[in-house]
Amino acid sequence: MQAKLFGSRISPFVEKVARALQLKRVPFTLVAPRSPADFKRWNPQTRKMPAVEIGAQRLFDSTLILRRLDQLVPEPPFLDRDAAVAARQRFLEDWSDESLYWYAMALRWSDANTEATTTQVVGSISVPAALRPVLKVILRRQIRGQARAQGLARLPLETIVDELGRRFDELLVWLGDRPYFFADRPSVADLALFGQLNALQSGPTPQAERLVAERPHLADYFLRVDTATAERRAESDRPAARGVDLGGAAERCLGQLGRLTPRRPAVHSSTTRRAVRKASSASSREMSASASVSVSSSP
Ligand SMILES: N[C@@H](CCC(=O)N[C@@H](CS)C(=O)NCC(=O)O)C(=O)O
Repeated sequence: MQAKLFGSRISPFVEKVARALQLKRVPFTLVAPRSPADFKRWNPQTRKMPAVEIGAQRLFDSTLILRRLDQLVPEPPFLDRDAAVAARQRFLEDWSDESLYWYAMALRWSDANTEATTTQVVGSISVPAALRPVLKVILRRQIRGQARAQGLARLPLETIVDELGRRFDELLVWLGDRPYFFADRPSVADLALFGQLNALQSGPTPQAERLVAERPHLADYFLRVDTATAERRAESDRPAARGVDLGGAAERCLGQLGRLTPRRPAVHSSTTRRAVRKASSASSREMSASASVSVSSSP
């Protein structure tokens, strides 16, 4: 089985689906949008990314995609066999997609972070340099407008950060001593949370990075899911062994030094964060210059 994943891995929902495909070991190609019109073409129903093509089926919405994927490829299962545990996992997936996402949006488009967010998003779209200033204005108005319409983004930045820290602490109470949410193997809950935590640590929201760094148990959890859902490459494709396991996201990011992929993945320890940030910004600069990869929109 092969899949096509339409979207940019800047989006937490696209990252969630990418990790789900990797966990099921379904090979996929990422088709990056070149303009917002692509969303409409790929997914006329909601006009959002991600969309996925598996065989003749075109699927949209990360939750529905994961559900269908779980039917098509039952192992490893995305939900616990115990219905009570599965219900909690499903609820957490939904909370992550429909609530935690808006904390990220509020942080990204807060006054303090709007410039960095706009630069990240515009830098990932393949448009002529002359059009960038206009695109900046449009994006700022459009996407920031979504965040403010939802409401959380109207709160003071300190309040949003404080509330997000509380949500993280509550998550940690629920995680307890288990490796994953309510179970011993990753489920839809972990895939959804990974997407959001990854986006929250992708650059423009240093406040969220700090909140994670202050919670080593959460940082460890993120790394654990990263490793469990990392792309399984052929042995010959692997980088030379290193003394420290950086996990899939950090490892792939360091790999970007020589490869130029469109992604700025999250990093987790302060040591790797510095190294990866250097690698990522070099990579983004080259991406913008070459304009060879077009990635659009809008977490
Ligand atoms: N519930 C959807 C949410 C997808 C979503 O909000 N995607 C954003 C990117 S992070 C998007 O495509 N936004 C474009 C728009 O709203 O026009 C899912 O889980 O797939």
